[in-house]
Amino acid sequence: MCRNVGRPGYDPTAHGTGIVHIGLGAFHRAHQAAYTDTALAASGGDWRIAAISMRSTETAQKLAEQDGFYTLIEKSPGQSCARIIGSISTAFALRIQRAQIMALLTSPEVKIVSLTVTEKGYCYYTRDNRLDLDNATIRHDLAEFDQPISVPGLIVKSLSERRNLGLKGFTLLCCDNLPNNGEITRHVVLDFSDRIDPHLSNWIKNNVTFPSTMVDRITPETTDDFVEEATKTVGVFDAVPVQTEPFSQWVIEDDFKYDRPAWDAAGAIFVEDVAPYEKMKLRMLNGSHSLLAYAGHVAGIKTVSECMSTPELRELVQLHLAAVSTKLTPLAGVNYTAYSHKLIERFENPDIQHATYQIAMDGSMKMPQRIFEPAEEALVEGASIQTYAFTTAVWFRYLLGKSENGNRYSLRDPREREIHELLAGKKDARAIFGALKMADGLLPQKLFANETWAKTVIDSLDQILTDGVLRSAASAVA
Ligand code: CS2
Repeated sequence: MCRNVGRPGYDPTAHGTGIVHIGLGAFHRAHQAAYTDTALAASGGDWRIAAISMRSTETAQKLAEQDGFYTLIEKSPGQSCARIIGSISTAFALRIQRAQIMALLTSPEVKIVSLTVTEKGYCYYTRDNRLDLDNATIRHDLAEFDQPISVPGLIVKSLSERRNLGLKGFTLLCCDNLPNNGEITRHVVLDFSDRIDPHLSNWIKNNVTFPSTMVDRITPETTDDFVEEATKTVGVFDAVPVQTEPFSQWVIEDDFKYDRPAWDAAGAIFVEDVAPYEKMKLRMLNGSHSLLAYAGHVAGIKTVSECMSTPELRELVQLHLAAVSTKLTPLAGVNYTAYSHKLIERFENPDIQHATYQIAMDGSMKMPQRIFEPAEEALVEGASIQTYAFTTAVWFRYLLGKSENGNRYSLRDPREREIHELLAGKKDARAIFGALKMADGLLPQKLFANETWAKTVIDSLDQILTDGVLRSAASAVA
């Protein structure tokens, strides 16, 4: 049991709600809500968070029953540190509480709307980073603007209401792992509003800002086992505890329409340009994660820390980090070698059970910024493409939907059905490569038309199919 459970260093009821957060997953509760909790204790302000769940109802209901309070447990090897977070004032689920949510989003007190809705929540097309007009939820929302079910639809609807009510706009703060995440958010919102009313788009341009951010904290999902473990650690039952690592980072573009909490008091950094931090994190951390997720899941290895105890994969990640980091532009105050060492240590944390299958989700939305973009740059510069090609090949192997021990699994990808159809009956590396290349916008055309790239990926996949993931990884590092 944890001897000292931290408590909010302020009276939560004395602070109003100035933030609406969309996406009530564990990551938000480990990251932005924790920063806000510290900021409230340091500088006060009406900055509590009203949190919204777009799809599920369970977490919102459970959290509302606990008046927004929950336990955050930071786990370092052999040690747990628990803290009660008080920054969430209320929680609602869109499926059953639409009216309450619209009231929040049109509240004059709300100055920031933040988002952790995962890559696919933005309904964007990775080929051009614009709104995907074929997306079923976007088609629904354009037809039924008053009943939005997508994130762009809900945001534009609430901004339209604010404009009609003569209210101000807000800062829309994307906290997801997208490339130039502020710009993609801006694109999808304006692309959507352009189709509703161009005057509304103009109003949004003048009344909303879209700062980019880089967010980082490794946060596994909350499982039933963890709920039990958390209850034992703290000594009180909590239906929605969150487990995370001690490390966290938040780099934010300082472009707020109105004021903001003192997140810097909790360690957030405000900068003019987030892009180099975001590139570093997406390519080094998230790129390695995708490598381990597909290799691990196909080889039957369940967590990232178990992958790190598998010498072939550990060495491959080291090789990958070295290849990526040497190509990044130097960044003041950041030492990429030290950052790599820290990543290895974080991935190894045995107390963080971060499932490879969790990270494997939504690969079609993750691979472009994590693997394809740096691969394309490496090709142009004549640098090594080996680990990018291996990650791509092992992702293709994952897309077959059957692990090496014969277990079938769902791909958990928005393009799952189409991928299954394309790959039906395809067994050899060249046929798999050719079939996936046919999927509209799935793979960047220029990169996949490159012969060196195609050959390296096909050879790698061929070896994975013949020798298995681990032997192929071993020969990749030999
Ligand atoms: C992971 C990220 O699931 C994934 O795709 O790579 O959620 C990762 O754990 C976070 O970005 C860490 O900050």
